[in-house]
Amino acid sequence: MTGGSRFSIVVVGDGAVGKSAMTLRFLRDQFHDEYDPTIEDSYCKHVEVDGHEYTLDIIDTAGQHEYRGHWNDQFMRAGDGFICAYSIASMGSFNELAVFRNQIWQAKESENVPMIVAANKNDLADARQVASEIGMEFAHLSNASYIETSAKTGFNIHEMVHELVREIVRSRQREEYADMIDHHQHPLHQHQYQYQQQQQQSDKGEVSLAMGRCCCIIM
Ligand SMILES: Nc1nc2c(ncn2[C@@H]2O[C@H](COP(=O)(O)OP(=O)(O)OP(=O)(O)O)[C@@H](O)[C@H]2O)c(=O)[nH]1
Ligand SMILES: [Mg+2]
Repeated sequence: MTGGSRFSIVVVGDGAVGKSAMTLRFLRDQFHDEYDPTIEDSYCKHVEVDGHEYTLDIIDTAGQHEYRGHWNDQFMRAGDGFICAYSIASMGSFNELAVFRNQIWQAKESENVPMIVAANKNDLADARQVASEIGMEFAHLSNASYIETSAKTGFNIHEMVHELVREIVRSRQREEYADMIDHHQHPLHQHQYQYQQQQQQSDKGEVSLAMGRCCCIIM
């Protein structure tokens, strides 16, 4: 596999929600019971999603407050897509998620960022503190997708990463489309432009009305 497009994926969330376990499950299909707080780790993996190849740089960040200072805005600015993880067995970790999301929005200067809200430890159904509906609502308000995962069983771990890759691709396509419109490259826009030029030559008084009509069609 040669690699294709290269995307940087940043995994954020409170301490002990399972960010490293999810990363390890995705990279090596392994799971460890012991907890070793992360300072910061990064990995690279080639994947195929919907028949296309991608190289993913995965940044596994620190959730524990004492280590959070070690990573900063840089990761968030450089990230193409984000996994915001909490544990369904910890309401505290869910409440903390807005802090991470807001940091991402601030760093990216946008509230439309490719993002997955991952409700991890879905195997701990008996210990659930955060109802699925609450997680979904948060994801909806964050312009993100919602997925329940378990690093322990492997449930939805690959799907989570694949969906994030799709979101990044869709976001790039939207940006390219917007650029095309901006630069009068879209066929509809070119047609509109030519039409306006003709109108300008024949009747200056009609031009603004023609533009208005055409813009409505474009929107
Ligand atoms: N039952 C269960 N335990 C999990 C799951 N994911 C992680 N754990 C356990 O939760 C603990 C914390 O997991 P980590 O992956 O180290 O958590 P983290 O989010 O990386 O924590 P920090 O690096 O401190 O931010 C470990 O003991 C894991 O074995 C899961 O899906 N289910
Ligand atoms: Mg970790």
